[in-house]
Amino acid sequence: MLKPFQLFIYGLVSLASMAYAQQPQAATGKRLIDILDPQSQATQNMQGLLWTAGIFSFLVLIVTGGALWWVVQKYKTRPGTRPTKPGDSNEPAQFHGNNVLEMFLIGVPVLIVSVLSIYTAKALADVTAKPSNVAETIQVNGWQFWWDFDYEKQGFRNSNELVIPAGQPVELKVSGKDVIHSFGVANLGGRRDAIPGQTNKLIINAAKPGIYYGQCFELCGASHANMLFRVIALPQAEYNDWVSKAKAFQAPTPSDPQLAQGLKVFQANCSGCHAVKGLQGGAPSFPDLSYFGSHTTYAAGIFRNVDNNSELSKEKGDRAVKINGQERVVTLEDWIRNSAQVKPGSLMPAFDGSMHEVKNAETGKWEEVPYTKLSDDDINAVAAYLRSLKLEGVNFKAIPEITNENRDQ
Ligand code: HEC
Ligand SMILES: [Cu+2]
Repeated sequence: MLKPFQLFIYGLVSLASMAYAQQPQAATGKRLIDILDPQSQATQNMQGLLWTAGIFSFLVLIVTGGALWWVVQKYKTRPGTRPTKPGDSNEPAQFHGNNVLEMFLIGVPVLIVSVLSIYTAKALADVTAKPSNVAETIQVNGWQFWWDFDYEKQGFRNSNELVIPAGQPVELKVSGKDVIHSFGVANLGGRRDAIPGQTNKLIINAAKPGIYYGQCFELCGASHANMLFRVIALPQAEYNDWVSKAKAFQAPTPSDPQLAQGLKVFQANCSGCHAVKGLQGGAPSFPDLSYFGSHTTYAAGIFRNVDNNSELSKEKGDRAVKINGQERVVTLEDWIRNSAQVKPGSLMPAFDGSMHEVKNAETGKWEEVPYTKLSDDDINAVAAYLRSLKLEGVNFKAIPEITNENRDQ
């Protein structure tokens, strides 16, 4: 049960961030992002400050509100009596200037504000201090509408899933690549604006292993609310294992005919944008799809990545969207066919032959041009190929999500 004051704080904070409405599993009623549930030293610090300031504010409210109430009760006009006039015997004492009272009314607020600013300065210093034992430095780039996590020193990238060692300080260098985004994992730390041409640093440290949720906190376009990500905190040994496997990954050459077909489709249509380690092509401005099969979600955390579409259901919290007039749970194949139909404003081209507008370089006019059309067979093959790209022995799908239901365990 929430206490009224807690409810009040929740109300204020959630109104401001709208975090709750945007969670990937809103349908299951689980709270995945919880601003009042610190899971790291930094968020504990911030939480402490919030409570200190909250308690001070509450005391001020009680004292000033109480005084006002007392005065109103004492001096209000009662039924059957006429309003007090100057000179009446029940007129309150009239005075002008009272040094003691005025010193008190100035001194107390100054004291409160000073105490709060000292607390704030201390919390700020603690939260932003860079520890000497940073375990990993990761470049975070916000794009419309997804996150690129570049493990620069290790030489690989991972999109939309930030894998970190638990219990260790990790330094994030946050930047934006098109418009301004904002990176934030409410349970682990503060937010950092992701601004093009600028790097804002943030230290996060997850107290325990598990999956935490983050999202973009700056209105950045049509799918701003669909710009989520996950933080996967692993025990140190598992993290090291993941890093060495991700580093060593090279796309295998499949012998299975469907996967071989998928690889061909990928090389002909996708590898101009998407990098897969071991294949030619790709650009850093698009999600890296190496070991895509080991990701738990795709499209910036909004769809669950499963080996078999029959695992998807609305009851489990998977998103259903109207596709060609019919509402159904979104599959990877739907995504590839026409991603903008399932994620508004997605900048990935469709592969269903639908029309879109392109500016003619010579005439300067906008013209309707069809997208490439891939057969269902090709779409199924390329989806199967992507699912087959796995890091052996890595199974993030088994890691518990940290939600309101298991957070305190
Ligand atoms: C013009 C560049 C471009 C091409 C070509 C392209 N994509 Fe994409 N793709 C994108 C962009 C941009 C995104 C990010 C969209 C978002 O999440 O908002 C994306 C996202 C994805 C994702 C989700 C990745 C993740 O981790 O969230 C998958 C899977 C994907 N594309 C598969 C494909 C396949 C398969 C093809 C070829 C049939 C393809 N793409 C062709 C630009 C491209
Ligand atoms: Cu954004």
